[in-house]
Amino acid sequence: PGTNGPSTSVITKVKPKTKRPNLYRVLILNDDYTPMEFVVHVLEKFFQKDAEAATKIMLHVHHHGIGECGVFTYEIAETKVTQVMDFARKHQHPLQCVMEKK
Ligand code: TYC
Repeated sequence: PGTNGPSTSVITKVKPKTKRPNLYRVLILNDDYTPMEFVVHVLEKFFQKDAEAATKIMLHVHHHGIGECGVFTYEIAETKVTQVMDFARKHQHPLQCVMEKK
């Protein structure tokens, strides 16, 4: 008694969903004091730029106030910002590095 009641069926939809990660730009800001060569070194050391690409980015920032170093997932972008800020502080330069959602 009480067994073999009406059966209930549930339709389960399987979505083939591959989510793209949110992406973040890492940017450096211009200032009047950080040496140009130091900024080029930062771009080579932390963003794998060659001397020519690093110099282009540095000059863009020098003339326009801000520029993109790269685009990364959240954790990588956060790590880059921390690495650059720690390195700049260690060398007593006021270089600023920030991230923004794309
Ligand atoms: N404006 C700096 C100078 O004239 C150079 C510089 C470039 C500093 C880019 C910061 O993100 C920067 N020495």
